[in-house]
Amino acid sequence: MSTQNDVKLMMVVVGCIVIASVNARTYYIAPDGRDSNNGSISQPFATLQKGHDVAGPGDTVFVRGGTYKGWSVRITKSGRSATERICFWAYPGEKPYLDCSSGGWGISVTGSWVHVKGIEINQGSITIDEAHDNILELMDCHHVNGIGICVIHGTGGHLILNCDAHDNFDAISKDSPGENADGFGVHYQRSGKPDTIRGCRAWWNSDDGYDFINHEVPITIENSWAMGAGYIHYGTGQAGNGNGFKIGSSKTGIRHIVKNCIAWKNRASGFYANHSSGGNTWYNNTSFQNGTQFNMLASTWSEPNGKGTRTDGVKLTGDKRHIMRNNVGYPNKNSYIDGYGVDTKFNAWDLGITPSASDFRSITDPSLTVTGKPLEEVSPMFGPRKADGSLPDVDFLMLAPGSALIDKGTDVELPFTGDAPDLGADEFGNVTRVFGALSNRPGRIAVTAVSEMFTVFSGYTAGAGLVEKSNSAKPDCGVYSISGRRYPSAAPTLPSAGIYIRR
Ligand SMILES: [Ca+2]
Ligand SMILES: [Ca+2]
Ligand SMILES: [Ca+2]
Repeated sequence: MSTQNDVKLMMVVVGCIVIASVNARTYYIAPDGRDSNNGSISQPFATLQKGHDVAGPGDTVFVRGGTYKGWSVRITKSGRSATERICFWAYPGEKPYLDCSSGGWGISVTGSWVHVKGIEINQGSITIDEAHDNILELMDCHHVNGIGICVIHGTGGHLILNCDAHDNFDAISKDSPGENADGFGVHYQRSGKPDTIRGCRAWWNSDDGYDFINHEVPITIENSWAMGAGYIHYGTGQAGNGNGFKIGSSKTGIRHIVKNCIAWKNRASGFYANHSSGGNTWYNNTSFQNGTQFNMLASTWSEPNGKGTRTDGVKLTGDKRHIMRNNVGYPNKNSYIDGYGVDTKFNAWDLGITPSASDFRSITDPSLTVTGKPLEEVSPMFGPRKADGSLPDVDFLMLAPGSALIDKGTDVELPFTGDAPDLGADEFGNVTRVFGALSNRPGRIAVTAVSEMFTVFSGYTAGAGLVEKSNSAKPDCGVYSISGRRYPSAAPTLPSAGIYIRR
């Protein structure tokens, strides 16, 4: 092709991009709207289904604050890419509340490149099925007769960011009551991209907080909390299995990553491998007052892919071993670690450290003692999130000055201060446990305003404006990876998803 044609082609391509962004449309949904309206901010639609039906790639459907009743929304359309999603977002600063107590089941997503954000659903769930590359952000699903937030089948690449799922209890269940209502469930994916769960909270779910059973693609779950699994009716009763993080049961031996997570007061295990035939990687987690803190139960099957007879309590070997570093169990009470082939080093139990109250700024939170009322009304752990959607700043299980857990860990390429990483989910010092919120515009990377770190999510590239340029006041202002590698300050693209420190 001639140079002239190249230029023409380039002009056409650029023209398409400009047209696409100029033509991105915005629609509005409001409790007093009507689906016969035109969807403008002054003439909003009434239902999210109507917003979906008119929207296309690159469009945004804003849902105004207030109460909506009985939606069963099917999001079947797809965006085009990470920069041309279809966005269904709470209007900035407002809180849409979808009440399914007298009908409706919530939101079903079967489209891809979709971003749903900021909707609270009472007695309804949000489910992604047979899709890929979606974002669920700041969703709050509770009092569901089943799983609160669920991802099944499809080819992955989803991000579940800063979501809450709580008080879910399947009183009417195909198994015994309570056996299937997890806070977050990710299941049945056989191939494709990994999913990421970050900044999420699960509490008072009758079965488990997070459950990856029957899932054969690695998931990274980080900076998330689980409490009160296996309890119902605000902690006044018991049901279900009761694991905080149920990170299995791979039959093909895939490896999930669990890091910087906290589990407390779960009836069974805080962290549980659930029969996986391949080990997970467990870095810097804190497990407090669960039935068992860490349970690495592994199983194998007599035939491939989980068929035949199951053998429990097997010893995993080689690259199938669980890898555990910098974790804290308080009190130290684990299962299937010693003698089961777990690669365990620099955890509190390996170092002979017995955690005690004085190691933490606080070991009391109302979630440990209060029952019979919604925890979000009384517990700092489940109170309001920060403005960017990240987890609230709390004292509970954060390290106290002089803690015996400070600087006792080993470098696993997570951010740390001082001489070495600390044990547990918190790092004492200036590194804020921030893993970012997405910016308000699709396609931009997340920058945390409150820390010196920022996160580049998979599928996003760093815009030039987000990398500080050196100037006379800051002559060496660049971007560094956690391991200290410096990238040029003008780099438009960072090498991969991950956490980087801006210095
Ligand atoms: Ca169960
Ligand atoms: Ca479960
Ligand atoms: Ca440290």
